[in-house]
Amino acid sequence: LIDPATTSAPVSADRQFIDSTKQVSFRLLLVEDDHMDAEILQRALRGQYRYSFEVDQAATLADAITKLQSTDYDVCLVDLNLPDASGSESFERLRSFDSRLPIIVLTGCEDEDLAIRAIQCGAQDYIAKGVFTPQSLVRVIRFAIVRHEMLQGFKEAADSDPLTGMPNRRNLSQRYGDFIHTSAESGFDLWVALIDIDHFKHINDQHGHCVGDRVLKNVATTLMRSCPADFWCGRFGGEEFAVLMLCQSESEAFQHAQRMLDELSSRTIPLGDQDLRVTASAGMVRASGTNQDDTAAFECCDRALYAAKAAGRNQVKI
Ligand code: GH3
Ligand code: MG
Ligand code: MG
Ligand code: MG
Ligand code: MG
Repeated sequence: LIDPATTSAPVSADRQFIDSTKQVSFRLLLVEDDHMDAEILQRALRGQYRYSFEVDQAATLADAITKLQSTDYDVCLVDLNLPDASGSESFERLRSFDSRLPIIVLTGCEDEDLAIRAIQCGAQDYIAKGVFTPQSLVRVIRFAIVRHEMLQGFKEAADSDPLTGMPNRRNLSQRYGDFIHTSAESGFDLWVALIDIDHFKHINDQHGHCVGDRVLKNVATTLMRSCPADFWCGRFGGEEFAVLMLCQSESEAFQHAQRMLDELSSRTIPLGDQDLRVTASAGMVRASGTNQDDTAAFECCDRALYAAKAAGRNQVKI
């Protein structure tokens, strides 16, 4: 039996599997300038047994972007040849506008190479116009939504540290280039800091690795809270954390790093029967000249960090 109650809110891909008797509704954006092609697709989407499609249509890329600004869609079908964009550009501009939307490209039968290129750039699938059935069209749309959600999950997992939930070193390598770019455009300097927990080995030795892990999570939370939202802060590895900061002066960058260390040293970490205090040391450097690339910058940070440790820990060195 079909439950006629449907919703117009975007569906989570999981919901499609929960109850096979319920009708599932999808919000779909169809970007197609050819009226005939659009009508054929619309007709194929109407009168489906378990799925209902609420379709908004756009005839240009500009119109599509306007619609994306005001509505959350589950999926987008985009023709690769539009009046204001052609070939993979149509897809790429939509993609860069909304990276969380699953996109399926529509092609003529002779354009399959173009479709494959779009998939390599992140499209979920393609539909060759003229050679689909209503059933195959719906199957492609459903699989695209599920696959996209799974890929987003994998991507998020690959970029975050499983223990602390912070961005990880893989994400750091990717974001470093963005920070260099923003630095060049904004005129702000990029400052890189490496924060290392002091005598962390003692915590493991005295309380065990489980407590050590809890301390790492607690330190991660404190660092993320004390780091301004437009900076990057993540786990570099072990008991070391990295921070990318865009600042106008050395003293400004120094103050940010010092504040993060002060936050750590002023807090206690509750461990059931007792509270623990931790401190950390930081080495920092301005990413410029020979220290501009990330490997050189972090090597330089490491030397400054060594100096901070040698000078008594719980302090920042440049
Ligand atoms: P220093 O002040 O000179 O930095 O001393 P330290 O003891 O912090 O430095 P050291 O490099 O000697 O020890 C770091 C320790 O961090 C050793 C390692 O077992 C521990 N560690 C690294 N990753 C993890 C983790 O994920 N969990 C736990 N519990 N310990 C970790
Ligand atoms: Mg056409
Ligand atoms: Mg067209
Ligand atoms: Mg260390
Ligand atoms: Mg340490």
